[in-house]
Amino acid sequence: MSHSPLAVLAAAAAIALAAARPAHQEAGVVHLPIVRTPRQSTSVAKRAAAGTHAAIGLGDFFDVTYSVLVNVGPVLTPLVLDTGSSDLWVISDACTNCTDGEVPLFPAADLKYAGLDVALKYGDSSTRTHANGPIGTSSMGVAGLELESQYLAAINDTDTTIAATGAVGIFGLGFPISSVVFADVFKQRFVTCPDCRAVAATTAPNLRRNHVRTRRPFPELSSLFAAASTQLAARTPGIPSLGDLLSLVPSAAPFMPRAVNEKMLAEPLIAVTLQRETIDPGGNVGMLSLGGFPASVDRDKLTWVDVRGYTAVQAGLPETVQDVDTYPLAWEIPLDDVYLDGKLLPRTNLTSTSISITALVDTGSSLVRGPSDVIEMVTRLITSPNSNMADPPQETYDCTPHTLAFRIGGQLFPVDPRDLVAQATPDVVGVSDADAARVGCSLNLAVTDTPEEGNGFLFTWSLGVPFLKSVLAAFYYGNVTHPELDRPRIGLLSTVPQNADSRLTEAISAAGASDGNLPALSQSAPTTTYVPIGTGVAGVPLAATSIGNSFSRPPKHSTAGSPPTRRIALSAVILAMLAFLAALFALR
Ligand SMILES: *[C@@H]1O[C@H](CO)[C@@H](O)[C@H](O)[C@H]1NC(C)=O
Ligand SMILES: *[C@@H]1O[C@H](CO)[C@@H](O)[C@H](O)[C@H]1NC(C)=O
Ligand SMILES: *[C@@H]1O[C@H](CO)[C@@H](O)[C@H](O)[C@H]1NC(C)=O
Ligand SMILES: CC(=O)N[C@H]1CO[C@H](CO)[C@@H](O)[C@@H]1O
Repeated sequence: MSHSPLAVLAAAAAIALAAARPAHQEAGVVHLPIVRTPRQSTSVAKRAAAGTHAAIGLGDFFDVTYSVLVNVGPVLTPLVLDTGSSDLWVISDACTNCTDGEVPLFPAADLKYAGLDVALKYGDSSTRTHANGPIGTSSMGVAGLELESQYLAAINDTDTTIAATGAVGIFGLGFPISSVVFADVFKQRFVTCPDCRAVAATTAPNLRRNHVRTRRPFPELSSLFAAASTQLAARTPGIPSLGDLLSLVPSAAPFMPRAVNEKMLAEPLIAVTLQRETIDPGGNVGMLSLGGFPASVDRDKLTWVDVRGYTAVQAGLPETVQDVDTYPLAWEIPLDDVYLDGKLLPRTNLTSTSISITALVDTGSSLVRGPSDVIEMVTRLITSPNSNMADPPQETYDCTPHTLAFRIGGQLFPVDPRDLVAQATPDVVGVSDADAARVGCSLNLAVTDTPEEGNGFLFTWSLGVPFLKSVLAAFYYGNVTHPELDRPRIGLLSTVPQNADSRLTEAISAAGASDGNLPALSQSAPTTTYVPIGTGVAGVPLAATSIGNSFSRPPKHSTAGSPPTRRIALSAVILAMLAFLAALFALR
């Protein structure tokens, strides 16, 4: 197989490894650092030997979004952790009236402008929101892992409500080909026409990208390659190859693929566990591990499956650019079957049988999304099994435990029953009035569009936060430029405890015995120190339960005397806000 040599590798950006923050003592609690400090070194070979393995805690906004503290230029600021997208965007201080001023903003003056601008659009035409601003480079770091000259979008105009979640941007952990910024840099370097997307619209009319509703934005590379072919054919022999595109990985890829490509990590992977702050707070510790697993994790227990590879045609690339068999576009894995309460559910009849069933594993989505026929069936079986099939199923029910499970790589991965439910109505959970109690909960499920061959991403399901609170998920990047040599894959380890059903039942009765509301908490993103509280299934570290957390908080996020965790009784207003945010993040 032929693959262009990566000439640009030589011109890789300078890289610096930052020292981890020191351990410190706070209110009598000793915080033990679990961030290992790699030795400072200058050569790539020595850096590879030093191999970073670090971990950092996660903030949690009512289990809707999870955030991580990231150094962007001179500021340390919380960004949403998002395996479902590939771009880094941060609200800059040029965005007037975009945030309430509680978290530090990236200074627009620190951006080295690259002559590119971004206009990100989320949602459909009725719920449309936008985020616009210049593209440029700045230094960036997470948990002591740092890169110079990282491309990012410095948003100076947005109407998204992301700031209301305590985060001021998105940290996309996906693959380079799906990055809007990466495609723009490719366009700038390889394509000379002034209005390539317009040119492309006439040559590649098959795309429904402008009316994407519930799916992630699909890369617009087809149009770029189409335009690049005509332009470059005129001045050079040959057209750009996938190799040309991947030659930009060292300079223009998203942060994680770039760090992996520079061999900065001990292993080319990240591992994620999400904490639970609603219904029955606790569960796994919220943590992002870079380059390895927490030491206590029994890594032999993970089930590994390969990430879906897209052919050139499936990826929307002209066939001529294909010089590897397939390339990963998203953290998307094969899904064998779906079960409800131990019973196998029928396969969806909506996805064409020629498309294998896959699921996007998405930390940036607050729900589990699936095909409308299966989602309707699950909803009916749980909320209204005796309802008339001609009517839509009821949306609310009395919160009783149910287990939705996904078979992946031959293993069952249940969603913890506590994570399948959301409080739907204030003041009625677990109350003795059966009619009132019947509207207490809804399901953390939603419908997603049916995939079509050659027309966007091919996943049929999207496994968001409810699924990810029930597992340890490892995202193995492999060889980003040569995926055929070391394929990307996802490793999963179920962490649902045996007594999850009874824990939900107890939480419901406790709510009924008090004010009819389930707990709902929000925590800001902690700094990099951690106190081990204990471990659960297969050695996965556990969260400290309820108020208090196993990570220390940055002082900015808590005012003196008040605990860092906010406990808020669910009111109708908060429920409405959560529904809105869920829609915003799921609709992207
Ligand atoms: C926002 O960025 C755009 C470029 O993306 C620039 O033209 C505009 O002047 C900026 N606005 C502010 C308020 O800085
Ligand atoms: C990926 O494979 C290429 C070709 O063998 C190799 O040169 C490169 O070092 C590999 N990258 C990583 C990060 O291992
Ligand atoms: C798909 O069609 C078959 C045959 O009509 C049916 O038995 C099955 O329930 C359908 N699947 C779903 C998810 O509705
Ligand atoms: C997000 C934010 O701070 N919005 C404010 C923008 O300005 C108007 C009017 O001054 C305020 O009402 C908003 O709260």
